[in-house]
Amino acid sequence: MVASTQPAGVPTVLVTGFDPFGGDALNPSWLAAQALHGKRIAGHRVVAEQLPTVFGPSLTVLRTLVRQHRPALVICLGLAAGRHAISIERVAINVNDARIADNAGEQPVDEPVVDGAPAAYFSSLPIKAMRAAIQAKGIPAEVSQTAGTFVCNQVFYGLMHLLATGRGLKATRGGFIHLPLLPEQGEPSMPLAQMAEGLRIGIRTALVTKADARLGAGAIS
Ligand code: PCA
Repeated sequence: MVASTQPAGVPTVLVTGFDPFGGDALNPSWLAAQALHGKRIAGHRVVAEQLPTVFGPSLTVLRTLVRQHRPALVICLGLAAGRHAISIERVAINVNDARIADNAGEQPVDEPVVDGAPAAYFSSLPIKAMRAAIQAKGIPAEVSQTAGTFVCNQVFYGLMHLLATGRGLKATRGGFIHLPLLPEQGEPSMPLAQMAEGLRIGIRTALVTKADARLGAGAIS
């Protein structure tokens, strides 16, 4: 018998967060993911999972999670200190170029995420609709034109490449959202409850809105 909080047949939304990195004690992306775990949003159940802030293994774990949960939607979260809003990323690029070492001490410079793959992928989330819905609730939100070139961009690129090329994943949508610091970590910041509520609204919007009107998703070569 499946527990009542996890009914069989309910489609899932996979939400990932990262472990702390770069000397921080906390990573709000994992706390926000956990805050959403088990929530029902527009007929879907949220499953939160943690990724290591390590090039390579983060993507291996993500690929396994996508195969395991078969989600309708995948939203990866990460911390971007300096951002003041829920920051919905537009584009993932095929570059690892680390300014600091990851949690395993690796620091790739000017390396492709996936050799020979397209230069970039657009998010397949309705980023403008999500921004509008979150802002309408009074929560700061923005569309970002760069997810950087560290582990977050690598995971975002690897996710979009997997969804574009993996067997049976054509209908699965995905994207990446960066979050500000928590107030106890520094400024600019956003309280965890506001992050979680903004993300809930964003996920709901993504589930009920297929795509932004003017731009589709896909590879940029
Ligand atoms: N932020 C980093 C990696 C892990 C995280 O939470 C980034 O923006 O690449």
